[in-house]
Amino acid sequence: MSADRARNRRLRPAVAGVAAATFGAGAGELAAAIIAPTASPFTSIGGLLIDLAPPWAKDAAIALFGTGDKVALLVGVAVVLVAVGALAGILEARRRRWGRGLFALLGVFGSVAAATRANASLLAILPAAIGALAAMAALSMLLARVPAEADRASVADVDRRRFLAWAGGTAAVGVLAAIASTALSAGSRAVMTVREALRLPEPATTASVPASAELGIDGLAPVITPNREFYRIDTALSVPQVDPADWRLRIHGMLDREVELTWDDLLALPMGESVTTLACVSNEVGGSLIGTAVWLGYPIRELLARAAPTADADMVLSRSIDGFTASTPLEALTDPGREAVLAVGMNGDPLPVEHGFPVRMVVPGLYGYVSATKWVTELLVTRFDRDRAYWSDRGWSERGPIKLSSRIDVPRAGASVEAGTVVVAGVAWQQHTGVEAVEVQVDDGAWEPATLATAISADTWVQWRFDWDAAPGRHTVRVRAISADGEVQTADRAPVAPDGATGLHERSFDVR
Ligand SMILES: Nc1nc2c(c(=O)[nH]1)N[C@H]1C(S)=C(S)[C@@H](COP(=O)(O)O)O[C@H]1N2
Ligand SMILES: [Mo]
Repeated sequence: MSADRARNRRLRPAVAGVAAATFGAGAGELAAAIIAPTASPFTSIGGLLIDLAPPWAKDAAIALFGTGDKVALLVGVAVVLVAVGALAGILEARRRRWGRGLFALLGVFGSVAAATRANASLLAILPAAIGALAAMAALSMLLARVPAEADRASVADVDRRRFLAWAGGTAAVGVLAAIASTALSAGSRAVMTVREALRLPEPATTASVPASAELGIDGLAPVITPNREFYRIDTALSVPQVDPADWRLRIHGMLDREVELTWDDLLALPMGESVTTLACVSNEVGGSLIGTAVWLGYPIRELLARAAPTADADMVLSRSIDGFTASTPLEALTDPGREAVLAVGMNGDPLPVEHGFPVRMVVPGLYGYVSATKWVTELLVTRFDRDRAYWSDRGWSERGPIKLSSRIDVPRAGASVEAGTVVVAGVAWQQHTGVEAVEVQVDDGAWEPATLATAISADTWVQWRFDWDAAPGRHTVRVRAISADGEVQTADRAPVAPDGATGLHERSFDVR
């Protein structure tokens, strides 16, 4: 009985703490939705954690959760919040003010997180502060209702039920407030409506995708990746909502003339289509963080020509509305032979909001983290020895040319394969250099040539297929690409950090 009592002495305050934390979190989210929509305590704390995370943690999150990494982070923040709530309840029951002090600390942390987000307004510190005050008040209120030890069991029972009703009610109000906040911030879905109503201009120059670029093999990545299947990687916990009517691009820094462009200015320029394969530096060998789209955009070199960079500039630091930055070598953007564009369209539609609506950069040949800034609003012409980009400050290389690579898509991993002729197929890429050949090796045999589909251009991946005469038993199939420069894809394994993975993709099958 006394052990039971001791446990209850801790359990009920912990329950009170968790309920108070839930109430506070809901109040904070609701306050944010009303007064400072970009300062949701949850997403700002998550965002701060993303920015503070060391490169290995980013890799691990992407490797573990893929594009679900953000949901995983938010669930993680919620779990920590519940733990802190329980702790606050227990502390407060022991020593008045300690639990509330813990909530206050959490509030300060949330306010700092919100205030240090890019584009934060002064109001940004309020939601977390309001959430903390609400949690503190709820904690005092609930602890006052934790039943005292009663002599008669029936009295204890009534007290206990009453307490649980209060705690449950408080937590429920918090959850309702959080739900209401998502409904309110749906106002930001206005941008989605604007996007849907948008008609992009007809391209002045169109790109053609030859029919022979698509081998049409079941399970092989299509040569053009549908927007809905296109990988998404960014540091934005809540997708930036940029209304084209408010969008501006400012080009400044080491140049003769500053250039400022509105959405209407941009759309009045002749837009061209280009097909470019985008790849993430975090893509593991055999990974899926790569995709190809037909982009509609305007060459960045034309805008830079207007601005006239000074001779000693060697880098453009592009900045997103959410604070993300990328460092792109100036020469990659001014090169007349490279379609580096400010893109507004993706596969015939306006850019999807999560892919950078209304305007992003696309630069053939460079990993996304040094070139593909989404929701781009600023180009600073500068030097590598003067400015650093978001990921360069976090252990990644400041330049990121894409490495020669190839992947097996078919047969799928773990597929059961029957002896006889088996179609092996995949993709190979080295954007802006191009792929000359693809070779396949079975077990320790000789490297044999695969058949290539027509390459759309050197800026895109190319599909390949290999007809394998498979004998029963366990076999390993391996692929390597050879670039248009004659480089043979290396078998040496390198991790994704600091500048992209290397190694050969292979799959093993039990052939029956
Ligand atoms: N604003 C912003 N732009 C960004 C990023 C980001 O985190 N924020 N990530 C970059 C990275 S690392 C990659 S690989 C590409 C991915 O583009 P996608 O999500 O459209 O596939 O966007 C780039 N542009
Ligand atoms: Mo990336």
